Amino acid sequence: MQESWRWFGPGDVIGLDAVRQTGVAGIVTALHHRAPGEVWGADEIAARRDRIAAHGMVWNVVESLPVSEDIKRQSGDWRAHLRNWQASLRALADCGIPTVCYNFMPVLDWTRTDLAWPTASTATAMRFDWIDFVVFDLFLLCRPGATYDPEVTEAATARFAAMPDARCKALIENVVHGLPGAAAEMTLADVRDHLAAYDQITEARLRANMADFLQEVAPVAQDLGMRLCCHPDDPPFGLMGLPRVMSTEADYAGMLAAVDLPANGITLCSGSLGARADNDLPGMMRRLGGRVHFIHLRNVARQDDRVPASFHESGHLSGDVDMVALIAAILDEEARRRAAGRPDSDIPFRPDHGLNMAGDDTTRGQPGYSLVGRHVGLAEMRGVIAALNTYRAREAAST
Ligand SMILES: [Mn+2]
Repeated sequence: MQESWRWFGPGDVIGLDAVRQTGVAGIVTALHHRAPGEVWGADEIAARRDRIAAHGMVWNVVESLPVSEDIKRQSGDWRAHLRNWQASLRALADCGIPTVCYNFMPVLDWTRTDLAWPTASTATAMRFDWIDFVVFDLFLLCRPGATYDPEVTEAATARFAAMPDARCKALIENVVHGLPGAAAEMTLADVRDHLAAYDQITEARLRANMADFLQEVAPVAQDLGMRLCCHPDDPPFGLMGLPRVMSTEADYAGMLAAVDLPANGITLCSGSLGARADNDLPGMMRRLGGRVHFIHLRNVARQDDRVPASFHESGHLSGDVDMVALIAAILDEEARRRAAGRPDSDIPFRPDHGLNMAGDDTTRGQPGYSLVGRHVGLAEMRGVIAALNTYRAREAAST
């Protein structure tokens, strides 16, 4: 497992000098200043790659090469955006960067109702509270046509009645934070406009559009010797009437079958997928592992087993995902790849989010992307990997 770290580029408050001290080999980054639909130039990619190399690390995964809303809807300039996406792949291949993560979530990139929810230790975590989210949708966004089960509406109505203005304001800011682009500047009217642009896009239509996208880009990636990997929806269920098509094992199995090329693969994010009790992460790794090109390790504590459920991000070993079983399944997949002579037997992974703890507040970085909290998560994963590898080597030697 190739240890990696997400770095948001030269503007990241956690610099490469600090990242290097975590001991990771790989840097996961993107040209974040490039808008979805734009081409990434080889010169700019090479400059970024060389800056990382000067700190003793390798840019091993792009996260993300954004898929424009026009591509997802097949509207406007989507054909030009598609050509640009392919051109960016060629430029990345020219610069020796093999793996490209993307997602196919409409409008919302990720969604939380709290960005600094205090856990029992007083370290803070990101949280998604289903009832708070329904409050946002029904009473703050006032989305036309929004409907929920009667008991959910009742719970949200009661909560909104008791909700202080300051909390309402914070809730709006926290939810809108997940919007791409100039998120902080977006008004609720802008959000309603974004949602309205998906009025005619059913789940079936989005799935078909994604298959069309993959048919255009996966063969290009395959020819270039690259690997594409789709990140799951976060959270993995529908929000605000938007279609979601990458939330379950069945979604992934269908996506892999739609374009059956090794280059068409998966970003297995245990935190995003783990927010559903019916997603069996170790089982998904065993069944779909041959096409897993990138892994995010993160854990969540779910309030209950319903879908949707409220959840918060937990310590990497303390949530509802069986992280030890998942890592065991990853190591098994790597062993299979080595036995088969595959060149990609060292799968890149990164600690996804971490708790905000022990001074992380002072860094004021991206929510979830703390230095201490993520490093703790990485260290825990390292311990699990070392223990499993050592134990298995001893078992093998004694038989
Ligand atoms: Mn993730």
